Amino acid sequence: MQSRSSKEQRSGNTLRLALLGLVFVVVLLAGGFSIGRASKKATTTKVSVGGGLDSIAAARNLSADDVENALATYVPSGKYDDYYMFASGGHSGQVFVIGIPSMRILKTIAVFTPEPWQGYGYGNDWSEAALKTGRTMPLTGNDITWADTHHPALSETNGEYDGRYLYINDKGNGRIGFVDLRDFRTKQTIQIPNHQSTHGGAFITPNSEYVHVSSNTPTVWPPAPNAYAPLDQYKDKYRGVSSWLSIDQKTGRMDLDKSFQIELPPYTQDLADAGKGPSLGWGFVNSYNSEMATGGKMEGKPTIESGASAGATDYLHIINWKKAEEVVKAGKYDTINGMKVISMKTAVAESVLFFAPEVRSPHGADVTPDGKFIVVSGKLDPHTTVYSFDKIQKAIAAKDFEGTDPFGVPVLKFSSVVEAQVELGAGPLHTQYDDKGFAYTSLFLESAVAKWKLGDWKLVEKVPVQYNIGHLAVAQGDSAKPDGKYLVALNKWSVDRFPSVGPLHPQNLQLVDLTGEKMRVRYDMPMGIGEPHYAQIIRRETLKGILNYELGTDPLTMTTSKNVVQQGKEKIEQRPGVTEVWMSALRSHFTPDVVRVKKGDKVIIHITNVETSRDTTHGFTISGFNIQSSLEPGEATSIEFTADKAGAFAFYCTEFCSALHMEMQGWLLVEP
Ligand code: CUK
Ligand code: CUA
Repeated sequence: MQSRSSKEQRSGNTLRLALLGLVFVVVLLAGGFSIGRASKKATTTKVSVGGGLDSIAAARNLSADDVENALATYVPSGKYDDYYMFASGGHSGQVFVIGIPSMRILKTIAVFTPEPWQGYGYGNDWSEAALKTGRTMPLTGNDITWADTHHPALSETNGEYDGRYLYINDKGNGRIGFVDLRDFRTKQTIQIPNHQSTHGGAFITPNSEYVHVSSNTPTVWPPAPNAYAPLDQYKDKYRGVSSWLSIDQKTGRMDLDKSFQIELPPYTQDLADAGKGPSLGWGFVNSYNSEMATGGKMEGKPTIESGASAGATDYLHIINWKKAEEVVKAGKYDTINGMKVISMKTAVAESVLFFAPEVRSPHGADVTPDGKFIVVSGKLDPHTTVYSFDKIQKAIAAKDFEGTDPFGVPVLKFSSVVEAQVELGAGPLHTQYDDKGFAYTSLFLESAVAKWKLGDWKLVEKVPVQYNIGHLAVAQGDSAKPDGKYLVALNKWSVDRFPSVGPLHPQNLQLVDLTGEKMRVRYDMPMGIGEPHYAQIIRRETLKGILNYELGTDPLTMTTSKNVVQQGKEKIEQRPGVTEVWMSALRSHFTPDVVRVKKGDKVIIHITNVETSRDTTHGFTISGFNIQSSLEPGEATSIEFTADKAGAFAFYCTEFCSALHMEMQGWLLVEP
């Protein structure tokens, strides 16, 4: 009896708690009278939501809106976010992985920049190989150790994100990197031939056949070390380029042998997007500086800023990449620095390249999810322009041109290809879409997001953001099937939003909730690592990242390393001038833990982390050798260096892996 009644009492308590919780949730979901009232009034209104929340809200001086925002973004301990956001890392040369809606950073992925925690670029073979191909700038011969990462592109199947691969361009140095989303590690960086910059893209064709980038600033053409032409020969001697980099479907790597480029006029090619659905097989690249301004303020010429905005129009580049593929197959290309390049002349003759006028100083080129329209904004124009792909096709078929540009590229008649111009506000830049037929455009000058309706071409609503928004990203927003729900505003300025950390302020990423009738800013996330330009947001379930490597996996190839070290098979081999070590790492020791070499020896250490349970990472460093590796469970890595100074050097595990982690150490003895 005794135990039964206490049990009843317990269940009674549970019921009461559950009811209390239910009432609380209902009040919240209904927008709650107290919350509704409070949000209309100033922040002084007290929150009344029951439980301990009242006192917390009062003690922390939170308004009802604050509490609602907190609840809408809070992801409880141990629970997962609904989405991953992959944001470019800007000057950090990395990619940030951020959970949505919590806005917690889950990881940074080193791409172009050495990153010690991940042991990326600090002596291990796989990361050195990934960095090597992109590291030396051919035009200068210089070793490049930073990047200006701009536009991440998730791989797609049938126009939907498939969670396999990610690509990101380095605007500053003409490069692109490939991240394998099985292990969130960079496997390849490429210095793209004939580029000294990249901007348009990275975008992916709907079945990941190609990842596209175009140049930002044109280069002296053909590009070569010491190739020079003065700026007064800009029109004749400088060129832009559109690159279609072929993706190996099994490995995700880009294959330059199967890739091609299209020579472009020396305008500044800007943002780009791939056609889909009816526009499948086409790509769209916006451009500015059709004036070909080159600056020269001190020489009495206009700055690029004013020179590039002097004319009335720029050109949307319309590229038939399926046709370009055929042109390449037919051998109608030149080989420049190892790349197949379709000349401008051939591109025009073969109907690969067309232009459509753009309102001056355009930015953004965003294909709608159904592939029927391309939206281009004008930084200095309050309108956004909607091009109809159907009208473009009809105009091409009817040769409805208003003439050609100075390079002979046919220019379609503006009025024949434009579906609508929508007045949105000051400084429209980039557009994303949701699942309900709405478009969202960032307004840089106005510091706002404009929501407008496709088809009606009417502004619906604006929400202010803080401050100066560049890109925005909607969940699944570049795919053929956007989710809507969340939008992240990637604001360039934060001004007063965060406490001072010196004159260089963080950027401000703001989460905007799209689920209600009105857009609502829910959360401010200071980003103090670099300037994210663009981001893509993918459903969490789409990603199938591995938890551990199979024993002995070489991360570069994702196959078993020939230097895998089985436990008990560790060894040291000495040959004249070389010491080669096969080492295992297991909580909490390295085997061997003493390595003797002769001064001047080349030292090769193959280490396998033989752990099999989740999150059992070890690290490996040797004092004074600029070596650092992160050895994930199952991983096999090799490190090579020359021991050119005698001495006793400690090595140790750099990841706090166990109670005796501090003891996970050993000695490299370099004998004189
Ligand atoms: S560009 Cu940065 S705000 Cu490089 Cu995508 Cu428009
Ligand atoms: Cu292994 Cu610390």
